[in-house]
Order: sequence, then C-alpha cells, then structure tokens
Amino acid sequence: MAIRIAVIGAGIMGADHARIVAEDLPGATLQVLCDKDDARARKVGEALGARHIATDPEDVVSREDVDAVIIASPDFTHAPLSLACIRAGKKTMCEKPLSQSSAECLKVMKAEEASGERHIMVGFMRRYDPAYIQMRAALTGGDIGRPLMMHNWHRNGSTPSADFTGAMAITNSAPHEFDILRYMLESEAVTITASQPKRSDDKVAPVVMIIQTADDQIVTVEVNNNAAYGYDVKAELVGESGSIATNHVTYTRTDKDAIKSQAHDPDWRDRYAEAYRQQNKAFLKWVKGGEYPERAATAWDGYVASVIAETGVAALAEGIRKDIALVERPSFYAPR
Ligand code: ISE
Repeated sequence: MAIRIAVIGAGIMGADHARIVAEDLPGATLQVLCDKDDARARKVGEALGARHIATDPEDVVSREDVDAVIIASPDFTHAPLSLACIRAGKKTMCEKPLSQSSAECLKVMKAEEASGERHIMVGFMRRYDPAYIQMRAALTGGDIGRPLMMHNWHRNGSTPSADFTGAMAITNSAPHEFDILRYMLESEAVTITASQPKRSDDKVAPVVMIIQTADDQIVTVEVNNNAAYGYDVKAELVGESGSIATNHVTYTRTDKDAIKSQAHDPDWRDRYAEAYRQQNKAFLKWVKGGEYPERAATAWDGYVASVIAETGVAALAEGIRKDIALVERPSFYAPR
C-alpha cells in the first residue's frame, strides 16, 4: 500500500513538497494538504489531487490515515509540530531550520530520545545535491588533501516574503551553510564573527561570517538575500593539494549580441530540484521501514545549526568573535 503523506504548509516550500509527493515519489500518496489558510490549501491541494484538505496541523498529525508527515509551514511552527509528530509516533521530514531557537531544538531532541526511536529528518537538502555529493567524495577520496578552507556564497535575488527580517539572513538562510560546512568538513564550528556592509536602502543587507572549526579550518559564508540578479549559491573547498568548487548549474548557454550568457535560477526550488527529490525519496524509504537515511540531518544537526545561527546573530550585534557553545552530543545522535 502507498505511504500516506501529509504535507503541512502550502506556501513556497509546502507546495513544492506536495508536488514532489503527488507527482515524483512512486510509492507515496498526497493524503492531506494542510494550511491555516483554507483557500490556499484548497488551491494547492486540489491542483495536485490531495485526498484531503485541512487547516489544523495538530489534528492532521494524529490522523490514523496519515503514515508520515512533511512539515513545511513557517519556521516558528517547525519545533511544535515536530513535537506533535513525535507524540503521534509519525516519521517526519521537517523543513529547515528545525527552530530558530536552540532551546526549542533541545526540546525536540529530548522528546525524540525519550521516544526511543528516530522520528525527525531535518530538510538540509544540500546533502543530497549532486555538486556537494561530488565535493564530499573528492574530499573523502583524498583528492585535495587536508581541507583548509571552505568558501560559501549564498545569494537570493530578493527576500522571499515581506516578513523576512535582517536576522533571518543568519537564522533562516545561513543554516544551509552552517549545516553543509559541518557535513563536508566533519568538524564542529567553534567560533564565529559576522559583519555587514551598509545598503543605501532599507532592504536586508548582506552578512559575511567567518567560522573557525575544531580542526582549525576557516570557513567564509556570505549571505546576500537581495543580490538582485537571481539565485546563486556557490562553494569552494580548498585543500592542501588542490581545491574543488561547485559549478554553475544550467542546461543551456545563450550566445547573442557578442555576449555569452547563462541564466540564473529564480530561486532554490529549481537549483536544488534533484536534491529535494532525492531527500524525499530517502525519507520515503525510511518510512517504509528502511534504516534512518545515511545522509539525513538529525535533530542534533538542526540544533547545532541553530546554535551557530544564534551565536552569529550575537556576534553581529556585538561586533566581536563569539565562541559557539554546544551541549554534549547525546549518544542517541551518534553517527551510525
Ligand atoms: C529559504 O528558506 C531556503 O531554504 C533557501 O534555500 C534559501 O536560499 C533562502 O534564503 C531561504 O529563505
């Protein structure tokens, strides 16, 4: 029988996850599409053939005809809904960040540990992106020697919504970078500094962060949510005997008027389409009874990204380098 998935949230990411479940995930059914906004839930759900439309997420999570849940509602709902999913015993793919508050992430970790089994995968989909997979394979294969530095550029054409605050550059966008640097370098971030240039208008300004790892590597992260020209995420890993960088991903190039050009994606859904698909396939395999996915980000990874973000926000406000202080990693979250 197909796995009955409920998608919570019918905004940008909720609609995308619902589309993947309905059209691109053999073995899964879009059982419920839930959004607080009934009209939005109906519009997205009916277009994708969702079996049920709902507006109360807590109610959806505990439905008997729901086997698994994808949480893609606003950031502040992620932790409370993850807790509800753990209580209901449902395996869950929660969009990043697990929470913008590390204290809330700890609550999720404690509840999950108390339940005795893993319930939560956090949607750090870059772990499933072919470019980062190749980068990691080159690194672990010894192609570039010991990694010394990682440079990351994260540019959005514009902020995704009017309620996107300045701090969200660090708490909503940068967590992708915080997670991928840990995943790539297999070392924890120990200090962070953050600075910002001043824009001439009141739009969210870029942030540049420098992070040091426990193995004395240096990572730079630029987040520019108003880059104006399109979605553009790049990374370069510099090792002692070589370096590897992600390429711009496009299928075509235009030559016209003596100019060679390649388009930028409008946002992350196109650039990371394959990563989202692979991530959700891994989720489905786990729900069907497989092992917890090897690449998946756990609630612990969600917690660490949130602590780095909180420390980054403080480093920016205080204008100083801050230590990143984590609780001890519970053995429940030891790598398997
Ligand atoms: C959004 O939530 C994402 O996850 C995107 O990948 C990121 O580029 C964007 O800045 C976030 O707001």
